[in-house]
Amino acid sequence: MNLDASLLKQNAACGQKGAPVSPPPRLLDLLETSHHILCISHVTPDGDAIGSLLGLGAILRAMAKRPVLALQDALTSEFQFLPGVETIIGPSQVGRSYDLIVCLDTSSIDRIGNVYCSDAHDRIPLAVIDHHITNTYYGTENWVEPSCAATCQMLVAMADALNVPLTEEMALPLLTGLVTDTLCFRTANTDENVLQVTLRLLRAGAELDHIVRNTLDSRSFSLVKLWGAGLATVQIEDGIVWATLSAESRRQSGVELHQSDGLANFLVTVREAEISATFAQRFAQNGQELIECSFRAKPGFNVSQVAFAFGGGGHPPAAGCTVAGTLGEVSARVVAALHELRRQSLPAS
Ligand SMILES: [Mn+2]
Repeated sequence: MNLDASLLKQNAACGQKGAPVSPPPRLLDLLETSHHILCISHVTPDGDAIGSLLGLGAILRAMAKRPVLALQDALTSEFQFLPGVETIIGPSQVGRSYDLIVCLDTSSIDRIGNVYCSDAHDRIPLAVIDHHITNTYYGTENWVEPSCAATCQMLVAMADALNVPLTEEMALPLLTGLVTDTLCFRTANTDENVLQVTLRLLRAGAELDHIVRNTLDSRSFSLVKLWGAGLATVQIEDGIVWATLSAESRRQSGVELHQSDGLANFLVTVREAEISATFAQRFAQNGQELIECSFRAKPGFNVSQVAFAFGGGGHPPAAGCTVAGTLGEVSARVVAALHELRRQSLPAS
């Protein structure tokens, strides 16, 4: 497999670690001169997608704008503790006339779902604000900061540049995105700037323990049962540990697909492994078998390269993709690519 060389270059081009970032002036102009603004993020939204959406909504309202927040998928129960989630609309309620569309935390246009409709929206400026290293620059204005641990971190810098003081209404969702994307400040990209931004969000009124208890430290019994089924399949070979989740075990558990991501986080804690993967089987409406792949890696191994090669995306330590095929065939092919990545990344001896 040919790993994308441009990603390696992007890696090298990352901003200086811990250095504050600043939004491009053209993005600030777009925000300042627009009034009715559609704010969107990716399908199967995580804490950073929802947090950045609610945080941007609060920032825009503080600027006397009229933001509309929209997501393709309904929120899972864990995010119901965030005030304002009830204002987020679904694709059928999204209108056609806005001055500006802002898309948050989304590396490629196919991850937005139906809240962005190219027929209705292609004349409206599209501003992309994202921290994924695999971002494809699909907007009319793209602000991409792979050095940031979360899109929410970028929005704090944006509020500063717009002279909008941080309020509790902004701080709670923005800190939620930072906490969930860094697994509570445990990922390798948790640097000085992340901690400085966090301190400011705490001072603005966000409560860290409240966020952690409602997100990372909260899971349903059904999910634990599903992990049990996944852990029964776990295998390790040359530093790669992986598990599979059949559509049947998922159906029995009643757990939504994207809620099973935590298993890959757990597996990468295996001492003998550098890279973890989970393969979750599902069937599309037309009956096609699809495998949702999640990867995690210890520092020094960039799993976003493998995700990108299979049509997905993500970050060096955490990435994913969806591959058509059977559970056995896809997991074998992807594990082979992870072995190749691991061999290329190990220091020459
Ligand atoms: Mn994110």
